[in-house]
Amino acid sequence: MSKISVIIPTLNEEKNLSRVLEELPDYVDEIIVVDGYSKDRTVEIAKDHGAKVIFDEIGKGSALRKGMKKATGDIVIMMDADCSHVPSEIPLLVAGIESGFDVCMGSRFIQGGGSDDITPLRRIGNKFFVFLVNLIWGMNYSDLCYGYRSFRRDCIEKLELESDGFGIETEISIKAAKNKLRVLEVPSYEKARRSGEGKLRTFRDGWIILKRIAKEVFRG
Ligand SMILES: Nc1nc2c(ncn2[C@@H]2O[C@H](COP(=O)(O)OP(=O)(O)O)[C@@H](O)[C@H]2O)c(=O)[nH]1
Ligand SMILES: [Mg+2]
Repeated sequence: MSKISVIIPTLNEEKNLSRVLEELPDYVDEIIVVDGYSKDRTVEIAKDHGAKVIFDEIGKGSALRKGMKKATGDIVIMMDADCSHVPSEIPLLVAGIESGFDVCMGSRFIQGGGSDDITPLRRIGNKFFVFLVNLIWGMNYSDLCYGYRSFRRDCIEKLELESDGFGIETEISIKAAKNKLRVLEVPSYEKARRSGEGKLRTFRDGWIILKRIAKEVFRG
């Protein structure tokens, strides 16, 4: 049986995190919450549910990278704390890796997927970035800026991830392509954030994603 680690970046998610942690399947072996110094009870809730808590002051990408370094599972899953990612989809992400893929990516835009969370503008931006990445790196992705994913742990190091913020998903998708990893997309239904405000800023983070794509082009 594969050992399963789940990494959850958090920033002020006290109203959402317990629901996520309670719904994780009981075969999850390790939960790593990487907290961005939340001012609410997030850390307390994480600890009460048996999660390991580590801290990161920079951003979502940096938090995920720290969590990935710490994870000990054979399969590492990244998911959000705001109840957008439904724990009942974890079996799909596990099955993808167990059947021989290196990375398994939830997609909102294949049959069975969807989103109650994405705005029209972000949908267009995401579509444009998907188009660019597919064109440049010869991939067949249907989604890009979406962070419900699983990895064979041995593969993570090869990606040499460096994003600090919301560009991390794009960087993973591009570097998975560059490293010729075996990638599978599985349908995912993104629910609306349960409580509180999202921290992504469409223009700021769209620009960061575009710069990431450009950087990876020039790097070759
Ligand atoms: N550690 C850490 N987590 C963050 C930070 N910003 C967002 N997150 C977490 O990353 C996940 C996705 O963030 P969210 O604001 O919902 O982004 P959106 O769904 O893309 O609008 C959530 O679990 C957040 O709590 C941060 O600066 N540090
Ligand atoms: Mg969210």
